[in-house]
Amino acid sequence: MTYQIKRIVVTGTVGAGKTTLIRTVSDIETVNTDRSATDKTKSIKPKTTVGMDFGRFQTKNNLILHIYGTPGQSRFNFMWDLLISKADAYILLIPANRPQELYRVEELMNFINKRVQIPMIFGITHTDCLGALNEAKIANSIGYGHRKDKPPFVVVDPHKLISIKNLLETLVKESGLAEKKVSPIQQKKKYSNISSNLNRKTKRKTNLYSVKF
Ligand SMILES: Nc1nc2c(ncn2[C@@H]2O[C@H](COP(=O)(O)OP(=O)(O)OP(=O)(O)O)[C@@H](O)[C@H]2O)c(=O)[nH]1
Ligand SMILES: [Mg+2]
Repeated sequence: MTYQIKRIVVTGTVGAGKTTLIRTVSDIETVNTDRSATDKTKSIKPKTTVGMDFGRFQTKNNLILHIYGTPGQSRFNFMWDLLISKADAYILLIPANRPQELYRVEELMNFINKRVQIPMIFGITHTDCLGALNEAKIANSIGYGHRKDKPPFVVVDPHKLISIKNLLETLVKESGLAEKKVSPIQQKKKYSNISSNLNRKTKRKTNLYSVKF
């Protein structure tokens, strides 16, 4: 049996439910970098992710998903950069009960779209909370109301495995992740990129040494 590994990034604003989702769905013990919040995040939750979350989930079509969670705070956006650059697809979680933060969702999307063009899906969380907007209102607010290229908006409860499985299945189906295999050409390109990066690093080192000696 052959398995394909795909990298999925779960991103979203502070407290959207990224860490909870990965903890619930992972079939291995997760990596977690939550630390005590020190700034205004403290009013939302006592702890926040400062590095990344990591979990793993095997789908029924033999995909092994490596799931990476980003921090929500923009001061850690170097982690967004690092994680998204290697992702095959991403999930953007939006807490439905905090409409005042929807502009931050757009900022996050702009940040990502400037760097990569990969399949994505919206996961709407906190729909059980007071003041939660429905999916249509959220889609309108972030400019996807009438767009033909509107990605799927899926309600998800990060505490419930069945709900997350539904989200992941939609992502895999809509993005064609299960079918996508790396072609020999792409692979060659991938490796030549790695080797040119290595060369760049080596060059940098060489320069350093040449200064030193
Ligand atoms: N009621 C409700 N609570 C939720 C939902 N999703 C997440 N939570 C709660 O929201 C809080 C924050 O969840 P986290 O998973 O830590 O959020 P996060 O996105 O990782 O946050 P940062 O790492 O700080 O960006 C936790 O107490 C969760 O239990 C939801 O759909 N409904
Ligand atoms: Mg977190």
